[in-house]
Amino acid sequence: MNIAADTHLRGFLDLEPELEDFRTAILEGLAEPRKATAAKFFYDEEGSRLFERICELQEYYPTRTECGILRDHAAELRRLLPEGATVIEFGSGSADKIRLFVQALGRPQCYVPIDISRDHLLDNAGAFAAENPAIEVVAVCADFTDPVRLDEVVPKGPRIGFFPGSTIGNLEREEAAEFLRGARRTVGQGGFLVIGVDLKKDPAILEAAYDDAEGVTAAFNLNLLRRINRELDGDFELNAFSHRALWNDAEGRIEMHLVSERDQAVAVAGRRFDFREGETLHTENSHKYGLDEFRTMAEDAGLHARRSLTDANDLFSVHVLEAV
Ligand code: AVI
Repeated sequence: MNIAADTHLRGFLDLEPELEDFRTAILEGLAEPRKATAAKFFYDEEGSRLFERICELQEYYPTRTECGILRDHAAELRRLLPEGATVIEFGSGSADKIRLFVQALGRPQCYVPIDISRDHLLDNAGAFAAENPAIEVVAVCADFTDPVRLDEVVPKGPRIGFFPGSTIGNLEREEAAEFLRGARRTVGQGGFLVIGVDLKKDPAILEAAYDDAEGVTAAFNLNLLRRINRELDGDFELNAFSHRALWNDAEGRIEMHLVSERDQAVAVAGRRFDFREGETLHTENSHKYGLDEFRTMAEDAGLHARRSLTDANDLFSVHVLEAV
């Protein structure tokens, strides 16, 4: 555990996963009969930058819709949530939502962004700390699904977990339930979790959101191959794979795949993997939830839904959950 001082940050806890984790996970995933990788591996520096561009796309409604909900319901959020709290943001990708959330709350005592992408985390946390000198900022570089012990680095007092963006949708349903149980432990009894969850809707809207006309999502998906080539000595030919997004109704999720354009062999870390034409590498699941479906999962994890906020078109939800 390494806590380094920084000019703006109160602390930096560096638990960045080793390269070995990435290597092992990718090699295992490529060896499966149905080749698959975990969505968390998209976020190298370029992947984080592409994701920020996705959030600005016309087709990708979640970001602006969630921001609208946070803005429209700011007064209610303030009423429901404790003052002077420590806000712990799980997977703090984009900086905009935390600013809206902090505005809604008034002035939390401390802000703890947790993110796997080290440079991106330090840039965003540093900028937030410089803008908000009265709020203590402790950046944590870690996989947000891993338990992190915060007791030594954050002040005592109420805790609010903040998990926007429907990132919970990228977890399998059982993993999502496990995350909720872990978040409940992190905030402690009487603490809160404010969580953004994308809602089920017309598949045409969903498929467009994950296959935009400009091709930014395609570039985001393909960037995973570039990362494997660079970090794991791979030789994926990027133009021999194409992006596909499809709605899987039985599983209630959007799936992203990279489709092999032809029969080909690829080397990664000295191992060879064969792809048939049309075979896919399954790179992401983005689960969508009904309001009741999500509230039931939260209740089962010991989190009571005090309020579920939605936009006028029922595209997206923000749940205020209390640890009971
Ligand atoms: C980060 N996560 C919630 C995004 C999503 O919508 O599942 C990632 C993403 N993948 C493609 N577009 C956006």
